[in-house]
Amino acid sequence: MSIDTAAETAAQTATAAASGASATERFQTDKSPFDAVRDTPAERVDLLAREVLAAVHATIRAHKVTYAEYNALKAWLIQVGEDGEWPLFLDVWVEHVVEEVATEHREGSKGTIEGPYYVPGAPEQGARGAVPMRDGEQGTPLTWTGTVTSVDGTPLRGARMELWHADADGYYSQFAPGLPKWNLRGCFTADTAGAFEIRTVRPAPYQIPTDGSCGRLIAAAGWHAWRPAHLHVKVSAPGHEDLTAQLYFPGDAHNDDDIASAVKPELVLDPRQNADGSVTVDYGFVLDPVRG
Ligand code: MBD
Ligand code: FE
Repeated sequence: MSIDTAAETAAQTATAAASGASATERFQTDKSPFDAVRDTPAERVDLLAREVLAAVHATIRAHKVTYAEYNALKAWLIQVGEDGEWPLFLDVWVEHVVEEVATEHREGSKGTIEGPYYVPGAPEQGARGAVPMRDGEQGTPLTWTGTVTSVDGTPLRGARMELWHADADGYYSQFAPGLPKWNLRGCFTADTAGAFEIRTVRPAPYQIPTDGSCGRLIAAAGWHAWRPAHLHVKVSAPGHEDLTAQLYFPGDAHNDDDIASAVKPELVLDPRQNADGSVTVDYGFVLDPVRG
């Protein structure tokens, strides 16, 4: 290994392969996703696999897909795995429909996709506090207040809120090099009134990695790689369904054409600009009780 290569390996560069490998590793450290479908009958696997394949076959026939295109697809699919970009690909282009179907019965707050960069176990900050951040963390200071209630209006004391978001350069801690482990990731616990107050910085618009297979598809198709600036949150309380959401800022150029199709009007904040340049937002959550 050359000195340059060694230095690069040690420092790790912010490449698609590096963040993809981290996202794949993170996904695989959770308990086996196969456990949750252990009892799925063969009839359902047969139905779903057959219908997905039939949709592929129909596309090939309708558009007379060539051997050259088939082979390019094969090479690209192999490369997605080598780049570790299956979590990114699926969460950007498929998860939003799974989330829609999974939450269509809900009466409480809207949620949206989790995406590939959630990590459980962020530091506990109580009901009021700042997310862990570096001295001089770039970005407009943001104070977010709100309450968590049940659909009948009962405040959910002790509700937990996990917040994570990218920094002003669009990087997530643990998926890009050089950031403190829990940078811009924190857990908050609502007080007796179900209230919380979180201090952080306003995240920047975010471009999914462009130098890997997902970027190659985006370039080949003439798409763009942008997501609007967003805060990720998971909210949970005993006896209630977990809510996974993202919050967006009004006027962001990509609220209407998010590459991940994850924006909903209910998730756009209404921030107030303060005299000192900081921003305050009030946004709370209504959780659905677990049914039956
Ligand atoms: C993100 O930050 C994200 O939220 C999603 C859904 C996909 C890629 C990167
Ligand atoms: Fe994100």
